[in-house]
Amino acid sequence: MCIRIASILACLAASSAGAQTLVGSYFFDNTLSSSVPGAPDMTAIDPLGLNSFGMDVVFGRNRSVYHVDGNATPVAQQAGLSLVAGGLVNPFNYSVEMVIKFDERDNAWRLILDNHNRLSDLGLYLSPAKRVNVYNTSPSGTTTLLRGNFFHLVMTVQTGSPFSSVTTYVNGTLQFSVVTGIMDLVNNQNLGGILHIFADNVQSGGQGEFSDASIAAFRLYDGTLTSADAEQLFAEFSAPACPCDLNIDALVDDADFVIFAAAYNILDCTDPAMDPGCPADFTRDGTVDDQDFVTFVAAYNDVLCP
Ligand SMILES: [Ca+2]
Ligand SMILES: [Ca+2]
Ligand SMILES: [Ca+2]
Ligand SMILES: [Ca+2]
Repeated sequence: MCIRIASILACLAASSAGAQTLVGSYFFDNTLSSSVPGAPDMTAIDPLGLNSFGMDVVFGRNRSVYHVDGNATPVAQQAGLSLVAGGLVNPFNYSVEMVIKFDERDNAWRLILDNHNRLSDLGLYLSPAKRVNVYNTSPSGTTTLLRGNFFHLVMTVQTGSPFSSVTTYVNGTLQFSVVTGIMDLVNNQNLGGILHIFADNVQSGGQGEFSDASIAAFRLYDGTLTSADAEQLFAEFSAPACPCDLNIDALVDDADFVIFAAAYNILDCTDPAMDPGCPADFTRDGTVDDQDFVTFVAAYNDVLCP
């Protein structure tokens, strides 16, 4: 036990050397709560009652997702999520990591992240050219993002004088960096630091920029993420370095053991009772058996994901 605690402390010390702290982490496993303590739950925007939790294939792996289903117009029927992020981060120096997929509206604007209380057209969008863009600034991303495909997005807001800068990465690749205060978390229309995901503005110009969508991950960081961080986060998400972390909270602990034990009892990956994708079959041979248990025990002993 002492060895385990010592290794956690050593890893925490190593990770705190970075320029950011993870303050909220959402993986939508039938909950809008954060796996990092201290962050508030997200709130569903679900006027039609059609939002749902489910499973989807995300970068080749079955994952929990939250699906939002609304209508672009009237705007009161748009769906999404909100998070009171004020107090969790420096409003002028924070980062967001999200894994999302749009279902509709290629060739039209779609809101990704609103930080103006849905009162302004300003915000982070996917443009009609299917590129990430901070509206209304000119630089757009370089990666074309088609509907129906998940993508991993990092947006980092860095303090500057007189304005902040916003840098975005898609699937670990730099999209653009722009000097603008538009994505500052706190502003005249948003003193509480509320973020809205997917749901577009209901006042001012440019309304109706909404598409049904799914989200597989949302993480909020106090501080900035570098290009190396964005690359690493994408690599970790798209090819999990820690397959035994079955509830995806960066630890292999008792909670994962409970999930593993249930899968071990079911044994056969084709059994309808097995979790989709049979994630506990680490050897990928169609059964969750003693071989997989050996793999799990080794990871459990290490506790913290590499
Ligand atoms: Ca819909
Ligand atoms: Ca808009
Ligand atoms: Ca875990
Ligand atoms: Ca196996």
